[in-house]
This record gives sequence, structure tokens and C-alpha cells, in this order.
Amino acid sequence: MITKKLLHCGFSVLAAATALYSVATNVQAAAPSTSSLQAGSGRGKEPASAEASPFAKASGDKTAGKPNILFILVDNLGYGEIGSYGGGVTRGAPTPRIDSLAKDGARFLNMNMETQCTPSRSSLMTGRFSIRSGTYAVPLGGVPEGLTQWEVTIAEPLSAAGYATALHGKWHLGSHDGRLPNDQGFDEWYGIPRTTDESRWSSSPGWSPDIVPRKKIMQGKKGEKSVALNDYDIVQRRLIDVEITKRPVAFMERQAKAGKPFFIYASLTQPHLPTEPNPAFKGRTGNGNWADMLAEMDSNVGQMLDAVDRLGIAENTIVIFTSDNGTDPREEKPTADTWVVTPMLRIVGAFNATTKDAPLIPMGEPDPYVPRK
Ligand SMILES: [Ca+2]
Repeated sequence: MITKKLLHCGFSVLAAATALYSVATNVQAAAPSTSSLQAGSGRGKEPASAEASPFAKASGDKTAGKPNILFILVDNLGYGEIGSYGGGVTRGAPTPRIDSLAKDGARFLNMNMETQCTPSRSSLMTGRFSIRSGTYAVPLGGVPEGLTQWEVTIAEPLSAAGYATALHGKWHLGSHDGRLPNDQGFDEWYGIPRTTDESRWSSSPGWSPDIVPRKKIMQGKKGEKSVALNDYDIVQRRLIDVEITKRPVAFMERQAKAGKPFFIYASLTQPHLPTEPNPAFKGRTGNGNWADMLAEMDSNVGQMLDAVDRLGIAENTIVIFTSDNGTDPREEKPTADTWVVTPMLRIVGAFNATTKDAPLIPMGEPDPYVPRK
């Protein structure tokens, strides 16, 4: 039984996208949910009826036409890494805060995913196969890249319905003006337009800024041009998730005070390579950098959950936690941590998994190609 309107949507891009679009559809239709999500009740059972769905509950009370949405996405976290999926302490660090979502909410047991950051994030934003949006693989740079401008992200209908919308963290759906988050429905954003690999470039042997420019952390607001902030280097790589935790908390505080529903896409950069925890967590577990990062991630999620409780909005806030894809085998190399890669993770939802390894479940009949007017 769902005791809180907190949802743990574990490692299923399809389920997360379905969840997000279930809420968006209900908000738009201003009608009770009739979602047929295959949401478990925390024990892997399907709800007996739509009323048993956390979404039905979320839209069944007085304020519920517009439940807040806190969508937490992590980067390259495998299926079995957190405690509620058999990981946690067996992966080097307990994850009690993330596990609490599974305990109090719904845990999804089916791993369906696209194979990389960009396609997963595209599907999550649009509800559509990434190949329809020009986002079927991580862009290599030097070419126009990112989500096609006429695509409608979930932030757009939510924004039109009166939601305050924010992305804090990694985007990876376009790094040029016109394709940044503030061009795709978000009121504000802060983070990296592309990916964390790039934080290593400026400390690589032989690197020259004349050949490969420094990559920047950016921020922007809807209707304004995004601006560059710090270099995204190895130092900032260790620090950035602190900011990606603080900003959603501050955003929630502002919206709760204003009485405005919100959609926050908190896109933490961990545990994507390079395997570098925040200095405050370095050595904390005694089990290596990767485990320290897992501890850091749990703490950051916990801070966001604490804010939901502190602000008194838990009963009207849906929290989703998931990963964009499974672990990247390269992540074992920087530290040689024995915790990082197991055959299970390689098979189930690994980064760059083939469709044989991680078969995709069809999301419905293909949509006709209809450009935005
Ligand atoms: Ca990823």
C-alpha cells in the first residue's frame, strides 16, 4: 500500500516517462487519473485498480489537479546499485535515503531503457523514441546537435498549465542557443549542457584550449540568453552535485512560498565518470571513490526529500528517482574499484547495451511525423 505520495520509479526510462506523462496528461485534462501504470506497491505487486496507483492518489485530493513533481535523474547508475535493488552496502555504501522511497512509495522492477544519456533523456522529456527527435546517440560535437526544436518537452505543457519549471544539472539535449533547457519549456536552468566526460579534458596531457575550448557550467532563464559560468573542470566535477542539490531545494522553497506548483528536473551528474566524489565524501566509506560517490548521491537525494517534508508539501508532491542508463564499464578504470562492474549490471541495462542485452518495450504505435507549427 502506498502510504506517501512519494514514488520511487526505479531505473526504467519507460516507466519514468510514462509516469511523467501520466501526470502531465492529468494536469492538462484536469481529470482524475486513469493511469494504467504498472506501478508496484513497494512489493512488486501491481495496483488492483487505478485508484491504487500513486498517480490516482496524487490527483485525488483538493490540490491535486496540479501535484508538484520532483524528478531526480542520476547518470549511469546500474540497476543493482542501490540498497532497495540489492546494492547499497553490497556496493560499498548504504543508501537509506533513496531506499526510503522504495519503502514508502512504489518500486519498479522492470528495466527498459535507451542506451545512452542523450536518447534516454530525450525520451524522458518527450515521451517519444529518441530516433524521432534526432537524439538517438550522444552527439560527438562539431555538428548541430540536440533535441529538435519542434519537439514538445514535458516542461512545456506543465509550464502552460501554470507550473514553475526548472532543470538543475545535466541536459545533454543540445548545447547551442535555441536548444538549451530555457528554449525547451524550462523557466530556469543551471548545469552542464553536455556531459561530464568533458570535465577531464582540461587536465588531460597535451590539451590546448586553442584546439578544444573549455567546457562551461551554464545557467539561463526562459526568454533570455543562457550565460556561461565556471569552467566544468575536474575541480567543478567534484563539486557540482552540491549545487544541483541546493538549487532544487531553493526552487521548492520559492514555489512553496508562492503557492505555485512546480516541476523540477534534478539531474545529478553522479556517478558518471570521472569517478570523483565531492571532497566531503572522499574516503568516507573506505571502499573507494565509487562507493563514496554512492554515499554522496544518497545524501543529496536525502536533502531534497528533507526539503519536501520541511516545506509541508509531501502530500502533494510526486518524487521520482531513476537513472538514464546502466553503468559504464569504463567507470571501473579510474579507481580500479572492485565495486563497480558486475555481470548483472553489464547484462541488465549497461551503458551502450544492445537491444539484445536490454530489450526495449514498445511505447505504442509510432507517431506520424508532424512538425511543430
Ligand atoms: Ca548516462
